[in-house]
Amino acid sequence: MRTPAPLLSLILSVAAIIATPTLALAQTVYDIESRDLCATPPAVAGLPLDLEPGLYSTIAVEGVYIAYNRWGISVTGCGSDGFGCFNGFVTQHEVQTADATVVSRPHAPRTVARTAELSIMRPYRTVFRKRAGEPLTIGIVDNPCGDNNGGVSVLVEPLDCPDLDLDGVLTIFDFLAFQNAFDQGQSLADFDGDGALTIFDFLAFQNAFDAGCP
Ligand SMILES: [Ca+2]
Ligand SMILES: [Ca+2]
Ligand SMILES: [Ca+2]
Repeated sequence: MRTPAPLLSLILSVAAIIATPTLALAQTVYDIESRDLCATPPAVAGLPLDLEPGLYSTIAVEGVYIAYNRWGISVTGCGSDGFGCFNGFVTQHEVQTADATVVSRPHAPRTVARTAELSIMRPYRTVFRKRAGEPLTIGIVDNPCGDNNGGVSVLVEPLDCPDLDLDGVLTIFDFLAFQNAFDQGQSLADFDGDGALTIFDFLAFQNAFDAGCP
């Protein structure tokens, strides 16, 4: 079957957009106090993310804060290695839109640790997409927020290839992560950034995947 000319030109223009080099963006660390910059949806709390449109990763780092306890001072149920607690320290954080939708996708379930120092050894990481004209904030989504104790410092940096599971290589699992995000209607899958999820996002993902990681 021949591809209709308008469709072909649209595909080519999408490919051209994807091929356009994007400006290297600075890394930024956001220091999030776990009570003040916390909200329970539909409320939004956090710090505004001033970013160019694109794909980003987040990772908790040791900075102003190390980790926070979501349950006040309660630490219970930890394994002998100090992880897997019921209550304890986490570095979990979320990126939200103005309507409180969480748009960041964690790369693994959160780890609850006995101490802040242990918690930062398995830092929480996420990927998200910033779309043009879509204000985002980074903070903590929790219920309740008032018992939280401590904070998390989060490094946000551009993700310059579609390594959506953040393991450093492009594999079938990145495609599966893309497909999951697409199926769940997440903005992460909007690879052409037009605000809708369509077949062109599959093509744009494919182009980015083929281009590889620098
Ligand atoms: Ca809490
Ligand atoms: Ca990967
Ligand atoms: Ca799209």
